[in-house]
Amino acid sequence: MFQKLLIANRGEIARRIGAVARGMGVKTVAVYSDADVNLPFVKEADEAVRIGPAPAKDSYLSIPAILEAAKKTGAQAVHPGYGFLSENGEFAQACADAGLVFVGPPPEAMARMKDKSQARKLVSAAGVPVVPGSDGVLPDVQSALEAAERIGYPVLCKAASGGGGIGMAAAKDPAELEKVYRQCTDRAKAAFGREGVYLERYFPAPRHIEVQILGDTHGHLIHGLERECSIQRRHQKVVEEAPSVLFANGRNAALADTLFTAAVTAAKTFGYANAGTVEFLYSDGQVYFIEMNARLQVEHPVTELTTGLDLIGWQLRIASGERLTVKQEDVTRKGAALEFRIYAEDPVKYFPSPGPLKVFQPPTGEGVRLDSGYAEGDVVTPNYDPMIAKLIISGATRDEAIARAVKALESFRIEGIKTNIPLHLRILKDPAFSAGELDTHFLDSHAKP
Ligand code: MV4
Repeated sequence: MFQKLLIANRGEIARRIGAVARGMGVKTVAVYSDADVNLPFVKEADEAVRIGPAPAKDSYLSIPAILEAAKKTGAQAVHPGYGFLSENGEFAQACADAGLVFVGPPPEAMARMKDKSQARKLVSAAGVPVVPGSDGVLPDVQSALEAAERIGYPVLCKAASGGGGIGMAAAKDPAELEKVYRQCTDRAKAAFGREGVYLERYFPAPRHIEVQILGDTHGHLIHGLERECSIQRRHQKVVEEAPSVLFANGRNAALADTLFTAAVTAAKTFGYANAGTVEFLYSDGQVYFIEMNARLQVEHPVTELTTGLDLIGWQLRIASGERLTVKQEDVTRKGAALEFRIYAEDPVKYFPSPGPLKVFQPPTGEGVRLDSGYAEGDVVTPNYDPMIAKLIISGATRDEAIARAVKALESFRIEGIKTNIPLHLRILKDPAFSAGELDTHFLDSHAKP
């Protein structure tokens, strides 16, 4: 195992990675921007290096600044967390070139997954069910119209370099597709600098199911069961859970088997190692691969709590070349867990709500875990993602976790900023949520104030 780890991230995930590393006897180096100098993840690290001003492009996204900090402190490895540089293949390669261990997949695997339309082709050829769609990127409107005839309307146009829903647009007929094709191409170019787009059949209200992957660099790769992340707003996840109600208590066992086999096949096809996630859509009793994410996900704690896997610990051990000693048959479900993302935002209008955390008193109790980037007295600035904490609640059953979550959220005291805690309570009290009737449009018609 390496002795010193640089954490190229901020907030709750930097703090969490730091805690796991120090628990394994690894020294930690925090890097921070001017906006974050007083936050817990900086104070708790063994060393901390300023990497630039508040804007992320000059700090958390600056490859030279981060490599310089690693050199200066003698760090041997870099954990990128999620977001920022975590899925940037050039950063992974730059780390390798500088003699640093990148805690993530090999750059070659990242390259194979980068173009989503290429990734679809690769896994489809390996037998993974994918959403019916175009065969690669579409060079012009004509090819898009032809592909859509084969696929059938409605279709969804996606950016090949995209992910997370950026630049997506649906079309119900050829006239609309002509407009949408240009719009999607323009957005792809603006957001990613590359205009390649592809088409998929559009599912109007799918569920979002994803599968945790863990693989070592010696060819052993397992899945860590599924999570359901259907409750989202504008592609920002709000509540995640494990297991999905679709598969809890042995339900839909044959489909679960198809899902896990597909996830493992997809990851092996990319030559994946370390922790990753394979994303699927569920619609009309079927699961379809959409993309693979080359990072630790925000919502990984619900998997940790329901499988017992120490995902960050394994990331570090795998990155240092150790063998993954967990066998697939050792991965079993233990109860249920729900994660609530606490955002600094207006719970009704959803505007960002930065400011000082005058009061910050998290709940405690059986089955309550809080992964927070802030403490009382800290200031939430508008520079980064508005997520300030994750409340993760576990129980023997989903109903027990829901009951504990209501109590925990009702006793969570935050003053100085607005948060979406009232939204979480509305979700928890919605009968459709208790019944597990979820889809990606849940918040369009449920949990209204
Ligand atoms: C889709 C879809 C419907 N049909 N693909 C959005 C994020 C990106 N990872 C995939 N997304 C979607 N792809 C087809 N063919 C609907 C979504 C989608 C969605 C997916 C997962 C979680 C939340 C979502 C919210 C809106 C749309």
